[in-house]
Amino acid sequence: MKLSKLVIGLSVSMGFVAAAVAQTTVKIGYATTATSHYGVGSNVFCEEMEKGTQGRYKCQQFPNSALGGEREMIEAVQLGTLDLVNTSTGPVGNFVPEVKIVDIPFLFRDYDHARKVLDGPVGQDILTKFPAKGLVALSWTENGFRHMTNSKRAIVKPADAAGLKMRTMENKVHMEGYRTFGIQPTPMAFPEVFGALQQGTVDGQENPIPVILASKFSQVQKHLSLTGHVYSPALIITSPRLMNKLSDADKKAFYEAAKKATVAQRKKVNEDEANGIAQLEKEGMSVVKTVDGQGFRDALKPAYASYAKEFGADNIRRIQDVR
Ligand code: EAX
Repeated sequence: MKLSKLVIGLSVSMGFVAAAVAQTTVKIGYATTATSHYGVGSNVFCEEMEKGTQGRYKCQQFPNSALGGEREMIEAVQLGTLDLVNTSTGPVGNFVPEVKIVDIPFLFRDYDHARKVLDGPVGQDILTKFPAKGLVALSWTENGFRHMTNSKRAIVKPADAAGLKMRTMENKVHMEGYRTFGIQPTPMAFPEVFGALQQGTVDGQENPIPVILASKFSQVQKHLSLTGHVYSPALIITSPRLMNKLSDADKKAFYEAAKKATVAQRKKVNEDEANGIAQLEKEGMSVVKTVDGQGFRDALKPAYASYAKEFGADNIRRIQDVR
C-alpha cells in the first residue's frame, strides 16, 4: 500500500518535471528600461506568446542593453545566441538593405502616416526581405519621432545645429541627412550614449521622447528641440532557426503576440508623447517647441537627391503619397 502510493507520487512528480522540461525559454533583448515603450511591447509579446503556445514557450527578458547595443543583439540573433530582439531600425539596414528607405528624414508626416505605411504593402513587403539575411521580422513595433538634445544651445533652425557634434545611430541614411543640417554626426552604440553625453565626448544626440525619458538624458542634456526630423521605426526580430522549430500553431502564436506588442508599444509611445515633454521640463530641460521645420526640410534637399538615386524617386513618392 505504502509502496504503491510512493510509486504514484513519484510518477506524478516525474510527470510534472517532464512538463516543465517541455517548456522552452526564449531570450528577448532591447535597449531601454523594462518600463519603457520597448519594455511595454516586449511584456505584451511575452505574455501573449506564452498564452498562445499554452505555456510551451516563455520569455526571459534582457532590458537596458544588458546584451549589448542593437547591432550586437541583431548579430546575436543571427548567430543563435539570442532568440529575439525588439530594436529600432538604426542598425537594421546594415543587415537588410531594403529597410533603409524608411529611415529617410522627413519621410513621414506624422504617426498615422508612418503606421499606415508600415502596416500596409510597403512595410509588409520589407518584412519579407529578412529571411534571406538569416533573420525573421515578426512585426513593426515603434521607437518614435526623433528630436535633438544638446548641452550647448537652443536649436530652432539648422544654423543653430551647425557645428554640434552629435551622436547618431550607426545609420548611413541618417548621417547623410544630418550632415546637411551642419551637424557632425558621430555614430555610436546606444549603451555608450549616456556616458558620452556626460563626459562631453559629444555635444548632443537625437532620440524620441520615450527614449529621452527612459534613459534620463535630462540629467546630462540641457536643451531639447522638437525637431521630429525623422521617424524611428522598430521591429521584433527573431531567426529562421527558431521559427523552423515551431509547429504551425505556435508560429501563428508568435506572430499574433508580436501584433499585440505593436499595438501596446505604439500606445506607450503615444502616452510618452502626450506627457513626456512636461516631465522633461520638470526635470530641468529647456524645450524649443516651435522649430523651423521648413528650414530643416530645405537644408535636406541635397540629401534627398541622393536618396532618390539610391532608393528610387518613385519608391519614395509611393510612401509619401500614402494618406
Ligand atoms: O532603440 O540607439 C538609439 O538611439 C535608439 O533610438 C535606442 O537605442 C532605442
